[in-house]
Amino acid sequence: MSSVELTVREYGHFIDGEEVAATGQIDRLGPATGELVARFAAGTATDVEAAVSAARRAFDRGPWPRLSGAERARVLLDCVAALHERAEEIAMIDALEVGKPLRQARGDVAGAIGHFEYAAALAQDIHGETFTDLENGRMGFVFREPAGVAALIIPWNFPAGIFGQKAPYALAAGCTVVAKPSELTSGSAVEIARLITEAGVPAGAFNVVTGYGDPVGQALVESPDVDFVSFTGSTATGQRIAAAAAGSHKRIALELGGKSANIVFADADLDDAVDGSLFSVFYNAGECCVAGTRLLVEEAIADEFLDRLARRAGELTVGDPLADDAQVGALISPDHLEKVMSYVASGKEEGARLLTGGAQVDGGLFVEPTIFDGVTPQMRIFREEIFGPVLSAARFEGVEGAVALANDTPYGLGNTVWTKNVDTALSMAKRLRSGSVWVNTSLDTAPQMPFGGFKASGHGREMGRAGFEAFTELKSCYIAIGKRDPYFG
Ligand code: TXE
Repeated sequence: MSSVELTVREYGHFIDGEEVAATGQIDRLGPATGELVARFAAGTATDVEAAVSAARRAFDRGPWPRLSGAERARVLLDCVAALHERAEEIAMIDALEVGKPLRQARGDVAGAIGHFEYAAALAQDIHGETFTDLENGRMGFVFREPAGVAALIIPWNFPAGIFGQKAPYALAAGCTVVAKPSELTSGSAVEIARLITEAGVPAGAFNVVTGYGDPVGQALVESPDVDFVSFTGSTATGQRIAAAAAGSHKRIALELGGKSANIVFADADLDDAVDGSLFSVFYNAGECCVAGTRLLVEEAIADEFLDRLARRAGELTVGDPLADDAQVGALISPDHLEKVMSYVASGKEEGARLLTGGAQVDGGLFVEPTIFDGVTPQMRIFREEIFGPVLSAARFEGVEGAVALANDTPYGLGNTVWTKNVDTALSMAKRLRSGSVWVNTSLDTAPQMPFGGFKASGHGREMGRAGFEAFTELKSCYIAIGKRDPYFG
């Protein structure tokens, strides 16, 4: 249960330090109940223009990029304190709009606060390089400067969480921001924008425009006044953004889909592996870009392991996200539920064996935790991102077999390995083609650790020093010492 009760809130945009009324509205029906939980502004290209102009002014003439790193760090730490005070309310907003268990939403908000704390530390540690002995008596300084106006395009699966992976790093670097949350889950972004402005981020330095991908996201990507776009979402939209951004020569970072393998060797601690494998795929109802949706299990233990896994999957509590014991919440929308169920049908049609689940649960957009065995690399449920609580199991022999199957995917976001053999652990960690690898644990993140993908899972990194530096530009400055020889001799 929560100490916070929410009434239906109506949100405007947040531009130049103020909430701006909507011209059009989006009614958000909670996926767990079908009832109205919030109203968001349906932004237009004009709203984007206003927000980008405010961010541009704040970057070109405002104080934020010109503060010292220590001053920006102090403001970010004030944001941390303000976020702590409002954490339960923000978690509740995400739980209602996403349909995710409140306890998981609380974890997302705690994660976002951790990013603000780490970004405050990075803000005080911005430095370049110095070359003291270049040829002809010159010196070289490599400065690191804020990249400019950053557009942050955020999806619906972790509204506060992914906001936290981007916004504090942008601010720490000295960028000004226009954020666009998903049209399905915009509440927490507007709340946090107001809160961080009250905590001291100056007007115009942080703006939010809500609404649909087209026109809002599209206008941001096409705007000549946006210098950098950080996007998390589908691979298809990422490709569209890359094409649109090319027209205005802006830099982009794309964190896209995944089809991560969860690989269980016969020598693993099987209790941990069962527990971790369930979490890896059913956490956030499988609506997680790094979800371990392909279970690769070593032949010698496959039957026993899958039996245990299917039994435990059937015991997970699916339903009301606000219940204390909720483990698997609702899917994000009726359309998405239909997509997930079409993959269940496709698994059956292509000859995979349904071990458990496979049905919709009454009373909301809930789907039973589902496991297919006998999946082959040709099947759609092995290759395509389902983004729901559906696990596709295949079997392998030895390290070579595991590597071949795991890397047989267009994606490269994350992979998990369960083994007690140190040689197996290290050679798998080196040979898996993905931006993250977990060994005897799964889906961990930490602000210090960069996050992103290989192959179709995107490019660029967020979080960590690399994610912070993505919001900076390098400038090479040459300085001649003393009188130099005439250029033309
Ligand atoms: O994603 P979109 P959708 C995957 C997952 C899911 C599928 C579709 O497989 O089933 O994508 O989800 C904004 N220019 N992921 O349709 O469209 C949009 O408004 C600029 C993986 O919701 O990529 C939202 O804010 N922006 C994923 C954001 O992009 C545009 C998380 C993501 O929406 C735009 C979510 C445009 N032309 C879905 N069109 C992950 N990597 O975690 C849309 N948007």
